[in-house]
Amino acid sequence: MTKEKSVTSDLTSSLGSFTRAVAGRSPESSTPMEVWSGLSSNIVDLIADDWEKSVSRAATGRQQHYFSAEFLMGRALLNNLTNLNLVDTAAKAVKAHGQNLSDVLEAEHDAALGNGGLGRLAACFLDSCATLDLPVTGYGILYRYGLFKQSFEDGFQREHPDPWMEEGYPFVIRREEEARYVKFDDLDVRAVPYDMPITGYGTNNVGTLRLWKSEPMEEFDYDAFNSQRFTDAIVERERVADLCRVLYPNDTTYEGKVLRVRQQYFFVSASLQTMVDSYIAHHGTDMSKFAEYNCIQLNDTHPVLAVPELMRILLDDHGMTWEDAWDITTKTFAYTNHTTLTEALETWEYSIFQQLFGRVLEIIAEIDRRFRIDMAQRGIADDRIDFLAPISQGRIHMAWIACYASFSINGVAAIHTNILKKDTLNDWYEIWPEKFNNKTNGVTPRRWLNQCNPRLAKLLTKQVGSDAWVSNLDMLAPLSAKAHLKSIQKELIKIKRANKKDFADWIEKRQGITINPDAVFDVQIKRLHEYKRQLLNAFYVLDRYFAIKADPSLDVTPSVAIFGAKAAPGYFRAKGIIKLINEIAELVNNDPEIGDKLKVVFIENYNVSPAEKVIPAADISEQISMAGKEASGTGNMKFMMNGALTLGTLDGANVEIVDAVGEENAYIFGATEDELPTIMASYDPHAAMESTEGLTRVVNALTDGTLDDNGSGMFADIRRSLLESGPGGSDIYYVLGDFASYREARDRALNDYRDQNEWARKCWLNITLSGRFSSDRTINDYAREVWRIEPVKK
Ligand code: H2P
Repeated sequence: MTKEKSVTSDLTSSLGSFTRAVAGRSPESSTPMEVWSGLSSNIVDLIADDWEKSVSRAATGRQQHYFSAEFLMGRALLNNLTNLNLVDTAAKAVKAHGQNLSDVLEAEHDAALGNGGLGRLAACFLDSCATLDLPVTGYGILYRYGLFKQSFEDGFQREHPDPWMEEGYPFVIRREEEARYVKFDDLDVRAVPYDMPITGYGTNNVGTLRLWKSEPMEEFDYDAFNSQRFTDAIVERERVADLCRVLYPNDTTYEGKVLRVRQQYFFVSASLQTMVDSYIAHHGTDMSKFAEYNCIQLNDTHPVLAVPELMRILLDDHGMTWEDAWDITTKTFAYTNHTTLTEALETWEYSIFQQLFGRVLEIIAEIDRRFRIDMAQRGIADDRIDFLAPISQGRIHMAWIACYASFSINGVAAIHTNILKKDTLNDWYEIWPEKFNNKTNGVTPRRWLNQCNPRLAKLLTKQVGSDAWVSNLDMLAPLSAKAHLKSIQKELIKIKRANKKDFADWIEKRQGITINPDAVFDVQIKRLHEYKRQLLNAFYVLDRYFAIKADPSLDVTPSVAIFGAKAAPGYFRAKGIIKLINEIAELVNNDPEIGDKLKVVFIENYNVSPAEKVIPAADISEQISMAGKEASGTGNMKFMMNGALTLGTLDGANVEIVDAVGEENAYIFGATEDELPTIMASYDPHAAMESTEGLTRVVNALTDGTLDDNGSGMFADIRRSLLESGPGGSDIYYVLGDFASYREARDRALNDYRDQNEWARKCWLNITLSGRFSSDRTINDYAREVWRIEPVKK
């Protein structure tokens, strides 16, 4: 037997056994979900020894720990098969049992333990760390339901629980023996870790994502149950389970806020406990070298409670002096800021901390006291000190604790880091300029190119001469010289067409919408937020609709506007924008006069897996935030890698994308970040609307009966947000002001698309010049400049 044949037959037989064990019947009669479980268990079996070795290798030297409330992992099986180079073998093994690998892969639920870019970034980072053999562990929460499942009812978003691991999930392993206790003043809980293996590409190093689950100290109150007080018996259990039930519980109520703070403390306390125990096991009880062996990256402010918690452990459990403990703490933490929006610089009521953990609050108060003395000695004015203090105006300021305690503070794209320095975190920058550094985000080319776009991956492998580019994306750069070749352009056009056909089939099957694969696929997929300006995109579509209606002979390039977005459940206006897009879709898609000229698709329950379908099929990447508001963006990078052209403002990483490919190979529009303060000072949205041809018609459509919001008041609210002055109005995201320039750029892009070869030339440049947006580059920068870790030797 040849080697390949024997691997296949091995996997065929082991897959049979694993599936039988899961399903209790033959693999032939099992459901795709059961085969998925069997194959997934089989993969864990294959990597188990390497994982164990990797964990013990990492434990001895300096390690990095990534603390994050979100890890938006998506599906795991295909990712692992790809990393282990087992896709073809698995396909054959599955087939040998009368099943089909793509059905099996489709059966997997997305692990949606994240909300958007922040959580997906964390997932890409883990992939790069494993691939680069770096000793990095992620820590988060095992949310039972993750982010909600979205459905549309009459065009309104509805939220449903997403029980992603209810049918079993072999990629997390419960480590009962590593459980810890987390104590609140009003509740004690058991924290049980569930470890997820993170395979790397082309390496036998396996990283770990440790997700904590909260469990009651006692399963239920036996006495209460026996006395037929059934509800009383389980009250405590449910209270503890609430802790991990969902990601971002609604925090518009006080109770919701308490729950969020509880979640944050729960996972950082448990994580620090295992880190400290591991340190002691390997380096003894002298804690003075803790920061030499450990570094913690705080992914945004959600894990900042780790700062006072580490202080508590060092002071109370290890009897250290304040000075020594603070010295270690300030050498341990590094902080990443992901947004300049003030709403994301978390602050919590003092009273929540009083209720939950008096001791932690005492420590924060002492940090605050010393901070004030420290700042006064540096000659900082009293009002600034009060503004920057950990505790002020009855609130705890998480970002300020992070800035004070961390040795490194970074933004996620060059423009964002500059805004932090000159604006959002300027006071901190003035005191400690050396703490500040930029780490432009990146995305993993494994999932976001090699795996999701096999046709393009094949072409790149052929052109490079090997698949080495998959773990060294800079290898594509020399290929940019081939952009002018007709042969390359032709192949690229063919690949894109095939990907578009796949997407069209998928969306037809999923949502019953028919789209033409020869139309331009213009895609905006991201969390719904006013600053991201999905509204600008929706207005363009409406304007085009009116233009075609007014002149049916108008020569337009057929296009499909594709949206994917979830709105936070409590964010009324964002939900209004979803309803609006769905109403526009209703209007446009059902008008026979419009036909294929214009279509609107809203991908329901947008998530990682739908992103993997639509990104390879996209022609235009919509990155149209108000300049200065989108910290980086990472979707922009995924689109670029897959040969879509950026239609965007000079915001976030768009700036660096344009820098890489040249402005002539993207479509840039809109007011810039440095122009906007002056513009906004005298901005009159009414005047902007009236002076832009067609725009009044579009805005009026919100309330003149053209579109129906079913009496919800949502569309009037959107109109008010644009035209009324005062809070909640005034078009603060400059939608009307940027409309003309956006329309011009989008029209130009649609027109340029007609020259297919020229378009393909630009796409090729985008693909081949995307090397610097690989998360491998980002992670190498973190590892070298912040974390100071080295690849572990095998
Ligand atoms: C956020 C920022 C993005 C950034 C991402 C990762 C919070 O993601 O807004 O600009 O790229 O973090 O750093 P999102 O909006 O998608 O939730």
